Amino acid sequence: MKPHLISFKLCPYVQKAVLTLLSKGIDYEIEYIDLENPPAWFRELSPLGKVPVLKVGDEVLFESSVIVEYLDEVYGTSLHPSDALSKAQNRSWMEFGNECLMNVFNLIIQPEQQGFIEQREALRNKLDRLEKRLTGSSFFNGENVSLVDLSFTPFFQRLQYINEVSPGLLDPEHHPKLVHWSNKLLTQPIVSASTVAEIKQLYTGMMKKRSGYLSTLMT
Ligand SMILES: N[C@@H](CCC(=O)N[C@@H](CS)C(=O)NCC(=O)O)C(=O)O
Repeated sequence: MKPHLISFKLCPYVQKAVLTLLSKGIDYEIEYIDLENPPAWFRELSPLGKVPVLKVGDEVLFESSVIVEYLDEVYGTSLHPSDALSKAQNRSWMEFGNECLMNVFNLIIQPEQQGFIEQREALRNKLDRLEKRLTGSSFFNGENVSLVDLSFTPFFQRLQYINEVSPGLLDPEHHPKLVHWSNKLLTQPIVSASTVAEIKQLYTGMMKKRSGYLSTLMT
């Protein structure tokens, strides 16, 4: 029975689940909904009204972190470190990655320049902290991809789009290890298949539609 993922084209949390499915070579189905006008069946199915939702037969899983951990546990070799403490630390950083995604969203929706600057500073502080945690290897735990790497990939993809509009958040001088890691993450062959092909246009379209301060910097 193929796992069935309910998605929204722009959702970075769904993308984490898709990256896990692709990375593990799991055969799956994906169904897109319009979150602005969700179908009645989705409101019934999703306890928090959010995507991703993963249907496994008649059972329903929600919350991306739970979905990702379930897929990792059930299919193939785990993408977590085997040592319990390292695994728990990786999970802590995966939560940190979820917070980074919230920062990115908050950055986009700030109506005024001052709020935008504050959010950019908050995000920069997170990036500084992450830079300190990295070792300079290709991936978070060394030369092999782990679940924590997959979890940060949607964040770096969106950061790249934002950096093109408002440069300076991620620069090689201040964040050499982050830039290296981000390049490694975004050039994984599975990344292009983890979203719809028009992700960049959709994302920049969403930034414009939100009409925040960031949209005034777009050409
Ligand atoms: N903590 C959730 C966050 C998921 C989330 O915020 N999904 C957004 C789309 S990217 C959503 O469904 N929003 C609809 C809503 O909040 O009503 C997870 O990790 O799965």
